[in-house]
Amino acid sequence: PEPVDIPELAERVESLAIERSSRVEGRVLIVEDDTELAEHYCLVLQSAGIDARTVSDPLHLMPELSVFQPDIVLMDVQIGHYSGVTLARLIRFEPQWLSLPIIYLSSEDDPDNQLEALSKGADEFLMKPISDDYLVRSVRIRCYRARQLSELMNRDSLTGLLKHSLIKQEVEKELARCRRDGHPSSVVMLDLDHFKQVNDTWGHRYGDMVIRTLANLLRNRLRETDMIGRYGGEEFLLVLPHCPAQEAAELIGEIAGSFRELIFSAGDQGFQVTLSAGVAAINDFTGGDQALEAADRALYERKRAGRNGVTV
Ligand code: GH3
Ligand code: MG
Ligand code: MG
Ligand code: MG
Ligand code: MG
Repeated sequence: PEPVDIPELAERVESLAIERSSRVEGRVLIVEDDTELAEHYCLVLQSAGIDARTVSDPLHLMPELSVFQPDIVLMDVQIGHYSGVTLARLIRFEPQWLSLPIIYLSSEDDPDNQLEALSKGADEFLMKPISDDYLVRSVRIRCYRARQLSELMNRDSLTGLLKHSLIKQEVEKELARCRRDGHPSSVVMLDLDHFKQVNDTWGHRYGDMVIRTLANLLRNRLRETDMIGRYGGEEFLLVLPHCPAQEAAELIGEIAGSFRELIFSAGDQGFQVTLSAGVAAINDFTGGDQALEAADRALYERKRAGRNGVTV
């Protein structure tokens, strides 16, 4: 067979990545005080299918970040009286935005000034003036990469479910949506029963298999729009939008029923595991933490009442 030379291979891998990234609809926040220029970038990106918004007043930057949740930020170096470097630092003060790529759009070509800016928290420079084509293509690639990395960071490695902090944020977001639109939604706290015993009897490896199996069962049985997180070791937190507590309890009851029927095989032996769940209506609460406490209380009651089932 023909040996494949490295540059050719690299090119092929790269073109594959670019082809994939061309299907990503990224979200880009443009921070630029030259409103005409900002509008131009915005239109160029939007016409390429990328969701772009602009901020020209630094005071609107942090609220806009929370609402828009961009994949990347394109930052002017001077925005009115503010320096982009200061704004990048401001963004980095929020733990939520520690990994958000910040890219300066700048005509600054002095390497010392560039390094100074990078040391304050931005990730790289794109040089102005920039062609429309180059802007679109480089933004696409960066959005694709940013999404890959945030997937990796936000997902639990054993189950692929959302990590603790992410699923907690989803509770807050759903609470805000409920307040705005008035629809009923539920949160569910779910915990495996006597799981210490499972580990002690069958070993940690089989324990992990049980946890992964439940994660898959939840993924298969819940809606695309439901959110599933691994809240702790063998605790799961679910956010079910447009689902009243009573319906949620029935649904989780069915899932608990399927789960208890499963027979896990360990060598030539088999074992079964049950789960307990507590349900709360998000709408009954003014804060996400309160909703979680209510679901946790319901779970605790279910544990006291003999486990293996659901309590609202
Ligand atoms: P209860 O019915 O009251 O919930 O009893 P329990 O034994 O499940 O008690 P608890 O929820 O307090 O204990 C959780 C146990 O789950 C402790 C730990 O050994 C086990 N566990 C937590 N995370 C993991 C994990 O990632 N893998 C495995 N195999 N076990 C885990
Ligand atoms: Mg400017
Ligand atoms: Mg417990
Ligand atoms: Mg448990
Ligand atoms: Mg537990």
